Amino acid sequence: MRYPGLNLRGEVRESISFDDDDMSDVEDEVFIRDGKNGYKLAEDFNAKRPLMAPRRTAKSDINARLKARPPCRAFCKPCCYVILSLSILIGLIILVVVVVSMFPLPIDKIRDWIISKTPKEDASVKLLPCNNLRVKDVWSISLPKLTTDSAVRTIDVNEDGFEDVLFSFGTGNNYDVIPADVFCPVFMGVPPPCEGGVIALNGVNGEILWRQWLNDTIFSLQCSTDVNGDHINDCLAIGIKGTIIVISAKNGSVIWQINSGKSNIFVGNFIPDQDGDGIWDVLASHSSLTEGKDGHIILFSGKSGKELKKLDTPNNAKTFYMPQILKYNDSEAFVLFGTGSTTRPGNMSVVSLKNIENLTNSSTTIFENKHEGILTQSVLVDITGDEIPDIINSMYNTTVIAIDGSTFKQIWNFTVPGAYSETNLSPTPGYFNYDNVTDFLVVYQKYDDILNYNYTQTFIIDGKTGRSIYNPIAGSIITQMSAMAISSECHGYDTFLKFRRTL
Ligand SMILES: [Ca+2]
Ligand SMILES: [Ca+2]
Ligand SMILES: [Ca+2]
Ligand SMILES: [Ca+2]
Repeated sequence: MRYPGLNLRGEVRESISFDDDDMSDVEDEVFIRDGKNGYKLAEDFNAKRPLMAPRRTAKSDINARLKARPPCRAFCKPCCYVILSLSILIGLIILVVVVVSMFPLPIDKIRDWIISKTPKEDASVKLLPCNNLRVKDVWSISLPKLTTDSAVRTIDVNEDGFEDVLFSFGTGNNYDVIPADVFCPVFMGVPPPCEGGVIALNGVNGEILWRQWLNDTIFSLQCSTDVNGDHINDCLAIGIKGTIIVISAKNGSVIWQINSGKSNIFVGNFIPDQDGDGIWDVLASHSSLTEGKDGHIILFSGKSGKELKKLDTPNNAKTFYMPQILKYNDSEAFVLFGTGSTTRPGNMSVVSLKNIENLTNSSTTIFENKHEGILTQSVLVDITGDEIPDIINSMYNTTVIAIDGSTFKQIWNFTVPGAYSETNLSPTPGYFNYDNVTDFLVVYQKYDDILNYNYTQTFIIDGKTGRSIYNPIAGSIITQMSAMAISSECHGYDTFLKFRRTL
């Protein structure tokens, strides 16, 4: 191949094209120098020594000198990696889709597991409180001239299949003013005694089934065991003048009675049989108002009223707390009791029922109040989930506490905010938010210095955290009765009935 007319001035000019096709016809040709005739192909001159190497072998030098484009091969390697990666990714996606379609259950379980780990608060948003309750009287009955501070108990005393209503009452402190043999026939229309009593109303229509008049104002009524063997639970009634009475709930007849006088204060309840006669017995706290320090825990025979044990409280502190049984199982139980008064400090303590003989030395203090005593009953319900009842108490002064029933350590406490407040009402248990832990309504009363009157604040305490669920519900003047709870199916639907007097 010739390059006519070219004046290369002794320098070989290479084509700037490096395409293989362009160079195919000269690929193996070499140039030789002819000083006179310019450049000729080697074979034309039968040259023996090539003047330059074949182009292909000199390509790298030429590339470097002319800065030509990189070859396509330079892009090949990364492109291969990208394509390979995409292929693997697509393959994995296809594999997951196939696995999910073939085995959906495990994936569902994983999904459920993930969802279950997330808070369920959103679900609770769907729950709305009932705010339009309609109250309709089933029946109502008026019982003039009677007063009551008693809890209401329900037992089917006439065995018609419907629970009947029992409560205790008083008629005022009229015995101190007018003799009973005058007061009773004149004002109450009955022969003495008539200072108080217990009454049973038919649950179906409110009619009086029986009324038992007694010689004391009865403030406490407990009806949790059958004492006389008629298969109907009977009632322990306690009066303000040292009176303890067990009466048959079937007809109101007195089974046994103790009148110890108004210098003695008792509060008590039935506990499982302690003397082996098969009948539950009565465990009561006792304080004498005539002595400076004179507190006891007394065990009475449930069958006869006989005093079985009389035990000094630790430090002989006065006690106005109804002893409670903290039962773990059939063989293990503790007695929970409190000491102190509204003006004297006191403790909440436990003692094993088996060791109650050594009450003073064997009891363990689980809460100490250095200012006031422990007066109100505790609610015993498991809030920790270990199936052992825990102890929830609204202390006389400003504080609600929860104590673990197995370790006797404090779980939480709640302090009523603001100014001094006090209560003599036990907490009312119920399910009031969205978990399965029992919550508590507590009522505390305050004194308004400006308007010069007492008023109440009602709190709903979350049993799980000890925090107030709502802002306190403002009340009216003081009530002496704890609230009641209406139990509903499903958690969060229980209703508290709170009693209050209106001005
Ligand atoms: Ca009935
Ligand atoms: Ca009975
Ligand atoms: Ca007994
Ligand atoms: Ca517990």
